[in-house]
Amino acid sequence: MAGFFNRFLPWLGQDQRSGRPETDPAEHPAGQSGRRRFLALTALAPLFAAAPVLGAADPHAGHDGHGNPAGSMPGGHGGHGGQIYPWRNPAIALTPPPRLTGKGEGVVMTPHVPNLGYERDGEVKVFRLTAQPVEPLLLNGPPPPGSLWDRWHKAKGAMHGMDIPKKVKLWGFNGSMPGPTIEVVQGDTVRVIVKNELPEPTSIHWHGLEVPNDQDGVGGLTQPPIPPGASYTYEFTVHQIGTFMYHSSFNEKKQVGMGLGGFFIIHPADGTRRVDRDYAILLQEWFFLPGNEYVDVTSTDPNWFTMNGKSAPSTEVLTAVVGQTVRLRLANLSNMHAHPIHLHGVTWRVTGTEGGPIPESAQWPGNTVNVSPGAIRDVEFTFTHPGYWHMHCHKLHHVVNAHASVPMGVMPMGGMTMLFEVAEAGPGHGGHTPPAQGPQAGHGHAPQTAAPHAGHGQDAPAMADPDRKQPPSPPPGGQGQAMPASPHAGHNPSGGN
Ligand SMILES: [Cu+2]
Repeated sequence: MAGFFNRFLPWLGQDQRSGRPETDPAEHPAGQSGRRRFLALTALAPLFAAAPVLGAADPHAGHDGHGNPAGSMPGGHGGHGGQIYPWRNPAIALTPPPRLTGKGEGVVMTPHVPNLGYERDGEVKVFRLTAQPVEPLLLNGPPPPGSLWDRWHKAKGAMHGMDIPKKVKLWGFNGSMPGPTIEVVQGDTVRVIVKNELPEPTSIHWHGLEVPNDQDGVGGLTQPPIPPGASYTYEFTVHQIGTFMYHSSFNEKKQVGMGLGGFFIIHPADGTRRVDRDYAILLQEWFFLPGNEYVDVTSTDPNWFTMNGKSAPSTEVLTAVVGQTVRLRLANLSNMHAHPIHLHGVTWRVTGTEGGPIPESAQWPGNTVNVSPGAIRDVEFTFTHPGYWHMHCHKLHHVVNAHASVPMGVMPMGGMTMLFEVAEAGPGHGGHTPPAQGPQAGHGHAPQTAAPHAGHGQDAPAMADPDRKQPPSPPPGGQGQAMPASPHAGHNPSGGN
């Protein structure tokens, strides 16, 4: 056993096991001088995460002289009792998203989040992730006048003026929080080059993947942490199928709590498990003190809840047609809470977990599925009726936004709420075509051919939603490994859309 560790884990510092004094830092790949000091630092780091919340508006104030220069490691600060890392180190330039961000060729739609294309190096698919500070909008502001959300809130008499834009300072990948969605095919050899533009070390873990130990990404345990300003390369072959995640596994209470995660999806090599509409939704929770843009990762009582980084009413309206097969891949990267996600109007089958597909004989029916932290649930269903179908976390604290505390009035929807707009399968639809929409939809409010409620009551809102962009076409099925053109081409990779 000792031979194993000596061979693979030299940075752990053999001295910690043998009782010998610490060895020369120069012997260690990351310049780390010992595991004991290193672990002490990581244990303290979450405490410092709250400092910007409580401190002055400038996160760097008072930290002069303690900035972590690019390439240095916390262990190198001899005698320093700990390191306070700001949200961003101004000495580390933030680079634009790698050029294949938003240019993936996958079939899974991750609303608000770009996918990630790859380059080929022989048979290896090479992806690039840059971990960096980001400033996303969890809430864009009030829903556009006349939009579905606006009409809903007005119709229910919800108090207005609650939808204040929520711009926050988090950490993400390639300019996006959550990070871009990676899609590969079973059997692929995958190389991911991770660049660290954060102010502190990091490492990336492939959540659920059966990779060799030295690719597992637990910073300080299975690899040297990636210092600020440095890059690190992971490479492994995937043999599993299903929905997985990648996320930071260094100082993770803080780093995952600040947004460092994304989807890693593996399609079967034989082209099976295709559906007409395949959506991935990452569940996250946050605590912000009033008016604050820095998340307090020490809180166990979150007050903001997001799906793919957005709170309602800024969540995208999902679309489907009656008869289409729809899959939701629900993954929970929250620090604390499980999220029982519920969808109106359907009975779904739970078809997958974070461990991959569930055999058909063991799938179970439902309409609410509890997704605990670290867990993933795939559900598959078909809408029976057209219309607007409400999807939300059924912890109802999680479907309002923090400033929507209006107990004597009607609260606007917020948090983990999404809507499905489902069209009737009419002539020419055949159940396998998305609703009639396009750039022209909503101009003039002409009746849409796919209007689900035409003739059903005079208050039925028009189908057209003028603020929504054109949805992607559903992927054709049964094409084996070949993936159709990206449904995300043209999505804003900044995550701020
Ligand atoms: Cu919830």
